[in-house]
Amino acid sequence: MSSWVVLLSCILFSSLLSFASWEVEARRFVISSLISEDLFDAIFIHKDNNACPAKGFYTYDSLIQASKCFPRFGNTGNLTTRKREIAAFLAQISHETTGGWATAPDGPYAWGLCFKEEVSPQSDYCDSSNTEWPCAPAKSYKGRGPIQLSWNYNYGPAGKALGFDGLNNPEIVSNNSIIAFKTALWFWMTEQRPKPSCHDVMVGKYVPTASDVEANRTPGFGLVTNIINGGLECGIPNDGRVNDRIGYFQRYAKLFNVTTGPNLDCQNQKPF
Ligand SMILES: *[C@@H]1O[C@H](CO)[C@@H](O)[C@H](O)[C@H]1NC(C)=O
Ligand SMILES: *[C@@H]1O[C@H](CO)[C@@H](O)[C@H](O)[C@H]1NC(C)=O
Ligand SMILES: CC(=O)N[C@H]1CO[C@H](CO)[C@@H](O)[C@@H]1O
Repeated sequence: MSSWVVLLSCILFSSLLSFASWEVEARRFVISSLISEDLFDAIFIHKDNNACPAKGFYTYDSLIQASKCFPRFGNTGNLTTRKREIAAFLAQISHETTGGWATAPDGPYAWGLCFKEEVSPQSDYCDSSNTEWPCAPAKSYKGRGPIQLSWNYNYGPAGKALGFDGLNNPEIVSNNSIIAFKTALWFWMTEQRPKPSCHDVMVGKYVPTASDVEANRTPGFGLVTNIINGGLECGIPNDGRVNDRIGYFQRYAKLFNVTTGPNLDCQNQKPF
């Protein structure tokens, strides 16, 4: 893909005013300097296994292309912070798409990016009370892509930011791997109040409010889990889903040669 096409597909994301500086920053940094294709392959050992419905879908190149829309991703803070953020992102998308189980070949944390979309959705994930992002008839806003983007109120704004029609064409998230990775990075980078962005938490820019302090929402990987799915997973002792996210992060941090940092868990945190 030419860099002009990459820029065009990112235009909606960056405001015109900041466009010039954004372009310069994007040219200067690409995450391939921190995650080589060999490291990507070592992380996602089984993503193209015959047993994985996403076989062949999530490529290294599509991750790198998508990341060019988000020049601050993996590019904030010192080298440890930057690698740790990428490891945390890859760990969270791995849990969201995992095909692993306790006794799986190479262990439960070698099976990230195995699924493209939710297999047995319980609903169409349409919040009909949301009038800003109204559901289109007969469309399903079930989990799709690396972060398993769900709900009309996420598909709508993600599409608007990234240049696709999230409400009328949510399926594109499981048909176009660059868009798929972009939705995951959009979710990671975008603050949705009262939640901070996952990015700000992992790079140390999160400043807890009084209610965050009261809810014990201290910075660390556990808080990122809280942002992604805390309503279902946090404030519960020894939750298996939370432990799976942590297991992925510990394995990936090791492959990146960084420590995980404190507060991996969210069992003592209240959800947002
Ligand atoms: C990297 O930055 C973090 C946060 O600012 C700091 O705590 C850490 O000591 C730094 N690490 C190195 C190796 O400089
Ligand atoms: C991590 O350290 C090992 C052993 O020193 C080295 O072979 C590997 O290339 C390093 N990986 C990264 C991503 O820096
Ligand atoms: C053309 C194409 O690949 N279409 C697929 C888009 O994604 C849906 C699932 O969300 C598939 O069912 C289609 O086959």
